[in-house]
Amino acid sequence: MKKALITGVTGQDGSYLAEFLLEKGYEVHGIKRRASSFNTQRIDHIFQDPHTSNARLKLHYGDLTDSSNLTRILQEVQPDEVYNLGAQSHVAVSFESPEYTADVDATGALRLLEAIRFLGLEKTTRFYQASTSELYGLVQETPQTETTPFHPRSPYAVAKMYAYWITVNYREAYGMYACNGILFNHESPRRGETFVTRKITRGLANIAQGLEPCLYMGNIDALRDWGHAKDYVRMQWMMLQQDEPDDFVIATGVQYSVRQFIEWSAEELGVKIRFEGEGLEEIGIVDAIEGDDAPALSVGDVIVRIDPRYFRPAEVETLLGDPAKAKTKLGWTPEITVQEMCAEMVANDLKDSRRNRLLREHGLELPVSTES
Ligand code: NDP
Ligand code: GDR
Repeated sequence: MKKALITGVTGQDGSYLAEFLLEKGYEVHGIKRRASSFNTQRIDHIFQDPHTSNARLKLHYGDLTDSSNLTRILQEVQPDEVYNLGAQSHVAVSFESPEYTADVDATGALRLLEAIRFLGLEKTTRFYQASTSELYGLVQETPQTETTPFHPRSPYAVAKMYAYWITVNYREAYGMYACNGILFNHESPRRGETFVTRKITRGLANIAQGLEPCLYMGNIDALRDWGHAKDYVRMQWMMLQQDEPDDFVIATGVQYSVRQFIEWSAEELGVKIRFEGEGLEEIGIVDAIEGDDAPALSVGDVIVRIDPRYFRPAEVETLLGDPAKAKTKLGWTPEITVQEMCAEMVANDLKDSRRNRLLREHGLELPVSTES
């Protein structure tokens, strides 16, 4: 039985990858962080009681900032494949916590690679690094391929650039089977609530159910190449099954704006949408629209207000990937369209919003977080 170790198993991709590998018959080890409250919601449905002898999903406490912990887990598990998906993965947050982001996202990858080497596993353990389209940042050519030059635009992207190159370096220096998947944005109902697609589907579902007054957004003209996380984790596994290690762009090759994603979500919900404060650069102007001059609302309308709080110090305006190499060399094609994914996300969030509305109607506390 093959053994895989996943960092970031409690995240969006980690949960889908764990499911996928369990179905393939792997023994799956995941590293989870100690938190003051439960953080395993995304994997609770595949949890296996560790007291049973045939449990194939095993969780270990750990952190990418802790070398000794990573080395001990690797020594204990002796995995055939390591998937480094753990990260402080929010671009805007990386401007607030740049040093922590570097420690986890850049040095974390080095710690894992070095632990593999230190334990003498470099010829037996295959390594996948979760690289990102954010490396392209200020794009030098469109569409972006494996040879497009990088120009990172955030502390997150700069940290990921180190992780990209240290992965290449360990492959070249020590002959390790180490690959970078340069993944473009991928989403799902399990996407973190503060990333733009989930913020939209969750926010609009809440508004449609009368739970929130409006949705505050940043740069809705940003263009992204969005795919479904399920399609993308399949590709992460495929990359480690080749004869030779290599780096691959994973994308759909189609690009849409954030505004378009809002419009699809509204259509799914059957509500009208009105944008306010668009392009305004100062919060004061947005406040004025919220005051006495605010236009009357019709029932069912959704107001999307542009709030400069969500603008980033340096923005990645446009990303569009060319997955030709993955298609030709690995035979990979995405199966779920962005519109199908949007519909799935809206349906999922609407179910939660309806439940929360019912709870409110019966005078029960709402577990709705307003963090965005
Ligand atoms: P998520 O933010 O959903 O998950 C990140 C995971 O990393 C969580 O399990 C989180 O734990 C864990 N983590 C955070 N900090 C640490 C730490 N210090 N030590 C150990 N684990 C930690 O990300 P995604 O699943 O969306 O993405 C997976 C990977 O792919 C990330 O590396 C991301 O940067 C990269 N990526 C993602 C893309 C996307 O569009 N989704 C595109 C390209 C790359 P906890 O649950 O406790 O917070
Ligand atoms: P991104 O994803 O930064 O591309 O990183 P995100 O969904 O956060 O933003 C996409 C675009 O939408 C714009 N935007 C907003 N974003 C957020 N989060 N909230 C808003 O209110 C908002 N309004 C507009 C952003 O400015 C941006 O242009 C994701 C992460 O998963 C990374 O880990 C990964 O590496 C890349 O995708 C590929």
